[in-house]
Amino acid sequence: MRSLQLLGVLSLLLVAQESLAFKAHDFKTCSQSGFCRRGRALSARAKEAKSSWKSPYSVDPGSITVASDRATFTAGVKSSLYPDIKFGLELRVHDDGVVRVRMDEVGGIRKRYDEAAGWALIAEPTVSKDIKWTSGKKNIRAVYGEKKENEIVVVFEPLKISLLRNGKEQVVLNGQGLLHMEHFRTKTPEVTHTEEPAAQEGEEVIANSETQVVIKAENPRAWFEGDTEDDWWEETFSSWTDSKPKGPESLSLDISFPNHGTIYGIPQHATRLALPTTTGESPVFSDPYRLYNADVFEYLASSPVSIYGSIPVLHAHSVDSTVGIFDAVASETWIDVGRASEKSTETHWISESGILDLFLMPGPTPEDIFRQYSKLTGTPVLPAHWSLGYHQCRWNYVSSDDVRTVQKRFDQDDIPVDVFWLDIEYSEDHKYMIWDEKTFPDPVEMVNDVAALGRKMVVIVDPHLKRTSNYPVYQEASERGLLVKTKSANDEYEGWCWSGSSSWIDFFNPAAWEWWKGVFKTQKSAKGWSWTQSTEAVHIWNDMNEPSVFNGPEITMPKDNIHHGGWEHRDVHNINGMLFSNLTHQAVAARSDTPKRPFVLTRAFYAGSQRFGAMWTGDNLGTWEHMAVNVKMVLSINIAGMSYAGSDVGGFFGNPEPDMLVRWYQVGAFAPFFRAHAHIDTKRREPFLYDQPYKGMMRDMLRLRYSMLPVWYTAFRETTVTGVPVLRPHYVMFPKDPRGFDIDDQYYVGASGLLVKPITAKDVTETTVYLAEDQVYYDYFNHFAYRGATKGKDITVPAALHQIPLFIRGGSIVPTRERPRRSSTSMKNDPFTLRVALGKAGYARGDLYLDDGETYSHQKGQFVWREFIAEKPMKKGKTIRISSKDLGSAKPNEAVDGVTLKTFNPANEFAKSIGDVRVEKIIVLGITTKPTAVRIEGGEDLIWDYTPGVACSDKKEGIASVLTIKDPKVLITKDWAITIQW
Ligand code: MIG
Repeated sequence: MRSLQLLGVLSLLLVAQESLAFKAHDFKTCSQSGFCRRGRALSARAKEAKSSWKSPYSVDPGSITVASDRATFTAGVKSSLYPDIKFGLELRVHDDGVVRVRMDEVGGIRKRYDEAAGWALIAEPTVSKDIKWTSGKKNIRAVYGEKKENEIVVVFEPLKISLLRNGKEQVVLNGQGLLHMEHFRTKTPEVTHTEEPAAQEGEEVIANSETQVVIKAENPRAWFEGDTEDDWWEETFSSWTDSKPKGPESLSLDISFPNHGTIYGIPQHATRLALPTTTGESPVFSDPYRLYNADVFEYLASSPVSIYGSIPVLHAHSVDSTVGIFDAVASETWIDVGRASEKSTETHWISESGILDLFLMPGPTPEDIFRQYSKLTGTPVLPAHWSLGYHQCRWNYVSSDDVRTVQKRFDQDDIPVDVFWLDIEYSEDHKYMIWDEKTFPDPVEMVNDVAALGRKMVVIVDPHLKRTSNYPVYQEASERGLLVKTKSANDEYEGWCWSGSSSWIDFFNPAAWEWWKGVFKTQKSAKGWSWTQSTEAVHIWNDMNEPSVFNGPEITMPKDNIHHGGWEHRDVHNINGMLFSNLTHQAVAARSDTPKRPFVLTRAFYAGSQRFGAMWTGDNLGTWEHMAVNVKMVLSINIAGMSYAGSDVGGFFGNPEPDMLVRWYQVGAFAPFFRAHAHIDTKRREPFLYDQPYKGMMRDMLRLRYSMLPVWYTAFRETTVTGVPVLRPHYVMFPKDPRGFDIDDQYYVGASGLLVKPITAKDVTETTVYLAEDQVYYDYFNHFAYRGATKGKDITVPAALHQIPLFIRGGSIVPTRERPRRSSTSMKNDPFTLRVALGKAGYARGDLYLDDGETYSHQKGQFVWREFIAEKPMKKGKTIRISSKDLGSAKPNEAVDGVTLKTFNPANEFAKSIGDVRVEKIIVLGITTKPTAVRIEGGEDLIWDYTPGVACSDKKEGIASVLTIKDPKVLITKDWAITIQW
């Protein structure tokens, strides 16, 4: 019986995978995408024409109006080639210096999609009160900023918009004249031509022969738009035809950074953090970076092709400043990247539809960019504490007894784990939320068995609904008219996915929102079907939300499908996945009377998705290349606002050798989201299955992760307020050190001072780590003190299989919990260890944030936030004082999860609930000489132990001196001080 069923699953898999397998021909290259081809051809013509190239777009100076707020101006824009077509330009300066640039066609025959920002932004930004636009004959400009350092200038003819800082150009729009907003037009039935248009030399003329209409060569528009109606009215790709009822409406814009040589961002692509070029002399990639959420099977480890998610955010960086842009566009977008010189970058953005809605973020530091961007799209959500533990997944745990056995095996081997996951095979015929009774006869009992040990489950719910009368979720969505429609706008769109013939909920329809929340209720409801065979310990995994459609063009929906409000799928594609995880997040939160923080993992994402949960890098391969690039991808996602990210530990495809698996656990232990996952065809690979020494190595890594949960949680608190990511690459930490700009294989964890370099290659025994500053760095495990240099220095460190290069930056205090436990929930009352890593000047600090980890009571002041400081106070050199003080009340203007601390009470109920929790050990690294006494300030002597070694102030390297204070009996929630004396 069981094997028959398995056979069924396997054969379906084979069929499905055949249609999925990554062959380049499943996805478009730029030259196969009409508007991208047109955009690149425009740029080729401009390059060819060099200085004689002039943008036809200009501002009509007579049309300028400055709004009464003084921060906004609007103006009419025209293209000399289409004098009858009108465009409207609007610029606004926000109160934090961000400039929003919008342009739309005015009075066109159709309306362009203008709601992308509406989905991404958390609120309508407030404009600055200190702006004054001054209009001249040739331009309009505003000088602003605390020191009047910023300037925004709009030149009228040709239209050019520049953001400057201290007189230096930071961002320039249309400086190369590639701006082109294709206006809506009516199809001219037939245009005859007298002569063949001569192809320009070096120009690639690719046109769809069936739809091609040749425009007369003498047409003056041809030099700009090209001389054919290249795929304007219909477009075919492979066996699909896009009916393109609106005709051409693409948007091309060049965005240059004349003084910035390095750019980061625009995830998700499998490539380096510092983006390689796609144009110029010898581009690294021949195609532009593409943003078009796609289920790319077996994606390449180095490629500009789009994968599951899109965040149109870019940082341009130099030793002088960091600037950023956020392009609020939701349609397919291609971005060319070229370098005009070593210190100057040119980008070209080509989008299929939508208005121009661009945010220029002036920086000038990476931190400023994070603040400016999160003011627009929100900071990451504070995760439930348990979700920072280890997640065990595979496709699939096949029965409720299988889940129970796996849990037992973890416990027998004392391997910590917090969450067990179920992939699609738990469901009956892939009707998500309907348990397969044969294999999961007792789902609620199974979840309760997991929850009884303080753990959770995450269950997959995909967006495709099986079209069958015995699936109430589909039935209800259909009856209520909540499904995405075909191009006719009347029929439900039907496509093929795991559930066979399927339809998709249209989350752009607000009527779907309340209904979806009802579906997740664990109680019976009069209003409709609800998931009573579930409990509040069940959280959700949203996969396939690009959306993935096995038989659709590029494995997704046809672009002419219709969503709520009449918009085409083309207009909203990249936002689609975010709405699914947004609403699932809300639905999971709405289950309980005391709202609990939901955990939702999503594969597709957009700008703003950080507000709804975690993402992962999808179906990676079990190869070293993928392991390495996944580290870079997670960094890139972090700097684009989404800190809660990780990759499949072990590699989704393939059967990793034990050494590779060990390395992958090291990568996972230092990713914000830590989950092992595997394809259905792979062998089981839970850590308990391995022999020594591998099993022990994986267990050690898991224990290390658990010991550092206080660090991760504290880092997450910070990002919920500042938007500064949890993982911080070198350019974020040391923006003025050019040697660090390209570094993307080592990074810092929050503000903790932990620097890590996961090893992602076979048979490594040592590696080099770059130290960007003249500071002491202590090996986390053996306390070896390395010394960096002002101009940066590479150190060579041991990195055998059981070792992950991990350092504490001098000047940091790192709080950990070191008792091995089976899950994070059993650590609630565990004591703390503090590692005091003295900096070269003998100083150190750190902070620790704690709350109940599960509810929203922290927003009402139920939390503990401490600062630890080690300093030499009064008698110089004679004492080191280590103290703990409340940070919550010390920072009345700071916030936790958006709530200010004005009335914070350090003796709140949560603090009381952990009132007995103490510090059990303090390890001080790098003190100069053996102390004579260590005591509680004004109180008793403590027990301690000292091994001499290198001091923090020493220039020489070697094992640091270590002072271990045993059980100082100080409480974590209370103020205290310990003095070390000579
Ligand atoms: O078409 O649910 O990326 O993690 O195991 C494959 C089955 C569908 C893709 C996800 C992967 C998951 C798998 N899913």
